[in-house]
Amino acid sequence: GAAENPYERGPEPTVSSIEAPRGHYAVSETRVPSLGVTGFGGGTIYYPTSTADGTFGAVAISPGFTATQSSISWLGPRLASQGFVVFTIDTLTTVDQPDSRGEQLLAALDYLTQRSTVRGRVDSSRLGVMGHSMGGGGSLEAAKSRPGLQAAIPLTGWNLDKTWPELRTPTLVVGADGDTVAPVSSHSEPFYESLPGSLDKAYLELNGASHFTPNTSNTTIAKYSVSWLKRFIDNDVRYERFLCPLPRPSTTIEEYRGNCPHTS
Ligand code: 9J3
Ligand code: ZN
Repeated sequence: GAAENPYERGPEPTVSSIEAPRGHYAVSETRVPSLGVTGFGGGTIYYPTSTADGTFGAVAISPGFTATQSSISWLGPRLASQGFVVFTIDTLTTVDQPDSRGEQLLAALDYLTQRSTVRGRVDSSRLGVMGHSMGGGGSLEAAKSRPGLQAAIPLTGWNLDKTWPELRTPTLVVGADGDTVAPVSSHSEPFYESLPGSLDKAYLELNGASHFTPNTSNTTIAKYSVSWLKRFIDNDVRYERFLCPLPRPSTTIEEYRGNCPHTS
């Protein structure tokens, strides 16, 4: 319980609670105009409305090539309602490459924890990154630059760099079996396999899915993202049960790889 883990938030989780379109917390949002920030393109912060449960961990999320925050906005309220401050960002230009997107995710986290109107609601020691496609590639870049990050989740990630042995951040790599833009054989699978064997890591390959599956509400992406963020940003071992033993192939999961039990 909370006495043993000061970071756990929300009630005892169940399969239905992690699959639900919304979690325990009512969510508010605040728009961050690009003119007021440096190093990224602004965005929208989604956060639990109540201050009764103290601070929350936070995650910044980058869209992919040519896309804006609208392409990943479904994750804002979905994840925030489970007990996170979520910053969906726009990039400086829509053609920025993964290394730039990684820097922009870090600039967004710095803005969130140091300058934003909700900074008092965020625990600045418990941060993560996510992103779609080149934004997912950017989430790997961000974790490589800032090993103190507690979770990274590239969604159908794209990067010319296929090897990530430098990462120290627990990483959930999400690929799609039908992705022809960032095929798993040349992106998500080598990303996952190149991560250190000693790292808490997992590879979720979505079944019947495309490169753009992460751009609309998806229960499988949400349930494993929530579990990963809870387990590693909140150290909430109540969520370990959804990650280990490894999920089995199903109508929604083509393949799942990982190293269990998780240790960090
Ligand atoms: O962010 C993405 O969707 C990257 C995929 C892509 O079109 O890369 C080609 C340069
Ligand atoms: Zn590399």
